Amino acid sequence: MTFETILSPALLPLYDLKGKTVVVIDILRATSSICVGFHSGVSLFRPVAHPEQALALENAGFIAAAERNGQKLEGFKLGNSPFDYLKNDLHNKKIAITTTNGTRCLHLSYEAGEIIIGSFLNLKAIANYCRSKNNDVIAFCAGWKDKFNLEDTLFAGALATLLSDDFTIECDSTLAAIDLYSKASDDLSGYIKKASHAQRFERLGIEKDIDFCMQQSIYDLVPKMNGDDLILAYPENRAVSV
Ligand code: 3SL
Repeated sequence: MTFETILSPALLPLYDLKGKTVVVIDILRATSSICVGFHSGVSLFRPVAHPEQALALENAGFIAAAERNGQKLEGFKLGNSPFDYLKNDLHNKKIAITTTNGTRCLHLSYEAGEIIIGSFLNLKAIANYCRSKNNDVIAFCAGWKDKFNLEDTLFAGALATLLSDDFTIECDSTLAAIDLYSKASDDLSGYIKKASHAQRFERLGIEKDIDFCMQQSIYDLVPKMNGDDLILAYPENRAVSV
């Protein structure tokens, strides 16, 4: 089994996703917030490309969530902060969500064998899931508007480090991600403060989201694309059929 890393969506055409397990990564904050939502009992997320699509789905019983450039869009009940999803009233709710980079990467991965959602919050669950699948893995970093970012690469390095005994790693971007993670792993939150997106958060006054998203393995769950929707692949008893 091989492990590869796509460091930005702009590099996607260089990779063959067919049949592989693709882990979509948008640490700040889409994939982290989706994990929080499932932890809070959300039954499914429907990632959509445009805010209007999310709003239209309110008629079908969805809650609409939208973020652009780090901010919740006006008129939407939810944005993309993990704290928006740490709520009891989301139990059994369906959420239609659109974000700047994260939901776009879910759609870009359509050729994959399967698409799962990675964040530091569910790091060990993702590693266990990948081990159990006996399949090639691609860590797909959402980056920021097609540019490389530190936080998604750090996660790719953390995942590859956990899987290094089980997977063949000959991909230079994965080797670089592993080296980056080993440099930062003692103080992930501290390290990530220098990242451009962390500075964007500082300007927006939402730095507390960073510390939240850098917590490791606090949720034992794996969200996965099933048709148009994200549902829980693990634990199985929480999965819903759509
Ligand atoms: O790009 C995305 O999908 C978002 O996660 C960006 S933000 O964290 O909401 O700014």
